[in-house]
Amino acid sequence: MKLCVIGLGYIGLPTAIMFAKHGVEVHGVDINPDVVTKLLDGRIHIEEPGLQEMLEEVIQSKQLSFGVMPEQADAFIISVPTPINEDKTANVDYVIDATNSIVPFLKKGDLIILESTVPPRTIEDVVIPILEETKFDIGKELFVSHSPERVLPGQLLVELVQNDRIVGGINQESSERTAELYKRFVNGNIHITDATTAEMVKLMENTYRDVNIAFANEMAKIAERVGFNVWEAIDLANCHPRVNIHKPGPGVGGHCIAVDPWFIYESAPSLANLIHISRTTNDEMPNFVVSQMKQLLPTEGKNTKKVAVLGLAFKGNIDDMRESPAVEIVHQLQSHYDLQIFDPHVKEYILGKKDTLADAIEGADAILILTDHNEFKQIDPKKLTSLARGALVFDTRRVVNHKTWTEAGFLYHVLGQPLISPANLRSGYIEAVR
Ligand code: SAJ
Repeated sequence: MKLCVIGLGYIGLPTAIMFAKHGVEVHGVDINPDVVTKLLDGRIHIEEPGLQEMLEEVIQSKQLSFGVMPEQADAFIISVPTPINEDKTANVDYVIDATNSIVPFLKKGDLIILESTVPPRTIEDVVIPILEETKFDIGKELFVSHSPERVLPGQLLVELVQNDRIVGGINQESSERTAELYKRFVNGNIHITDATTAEMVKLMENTYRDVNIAFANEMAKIAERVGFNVWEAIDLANCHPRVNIHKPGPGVGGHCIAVDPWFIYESAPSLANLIHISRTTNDEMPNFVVSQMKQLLPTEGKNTKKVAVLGLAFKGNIDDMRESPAVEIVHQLQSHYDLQIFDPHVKEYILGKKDTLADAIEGADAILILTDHNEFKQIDPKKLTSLARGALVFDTRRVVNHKTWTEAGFLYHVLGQPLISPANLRSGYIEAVR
């Protein structure tokens, strides 16, 4: 059995390495020659726990080769990106290019699997027409399926093996051949369906999460207006056995949940109302955070006050800033405050980014927490009081402990609790915060 994997990013590379580890001869292909050179040198180009070690292990066994061109094989896995266009439609050009690239290498009996996240009907309307150019009888001489990736970065090697897998073939034989291949390392259940359903399953999972988070974000805004703490309310509601409300926050980032709902939307815009309003609700959260920050710390002139911003990554404990709401918030706040930014994971240079937490806090009038990194949960607020100029902390993700920060003398405000409520006015909270 020989496998050719097209696209060696966050999904393709671990998949190629995993198959090689399980006795399949694998040829990995990437159009970027730098990626191929690095891999041929035995070094991975992405950050993922355990992957470097696994690559070194399989390189020894000579089961794995890399190149910029595909080779003949018995099965092909396409795992290339599907970016989003300015108008929020999916860009499937890489899927088209990857499919075209394997056409000259296909032979009778080959299996083609698309793993990229794609809009519904991509297999039927985009991939199959390209494969038909081969003159092979599709479904009898060439077998085709969609098996979407659903693994969480940071836990790829565990989730690749343990998660259930969806396999959507264009016919039963395509599905069975695909399931047979993945059984080499997948311990979870393998569920067989048709190609379009498989495409939708992947999109629905991420859209469910987006809609649920939008509901939590809407509740956070209502909480501030009505006068209750949304975090406590959600915790209590989730005690019910059939309720699972996600967490509010400064917005939804990453290249999956902030993107995939649009792929459903483009397939039926007039019907996808809930999806559209949820996406918009989450996209507006950075504006909400900025307007709250301005209420909490009014500026008397441009950049007269200093704000320490903690976190740039789109979620905790990763270095990825794609679609990060924190980046949008920083961008907007820059014209109002002098920002001192700290993120222990992000390596990229950003204006105002500091190397240490202490440098970011030094002289700050307020602390704004945007990402739920573990390092922030572990901060001892007592060590910060002498560094900061002001004692206000605005926590957009309920990262730090309200009690310890208040005891250390900070005025703690979490997103989703009333800012201007009769109770706060009575207690002098607003005046104190200012
Ligand atoms: N977020 C919230 N509130 C929550 C949960 C998340 O505001 O309660 C935010 C995060 O902070 C982040 C964004 O949503 O900004 C997305 O984070 P995430 O952890 O929900 O998801 P991703 O994008 O890292 O990974 C998702 C996963 N999908 C599901 O859990 C259904 C993963 O399994 C998929 O493989 C991945 O998308 C993908 O590649 O599609």
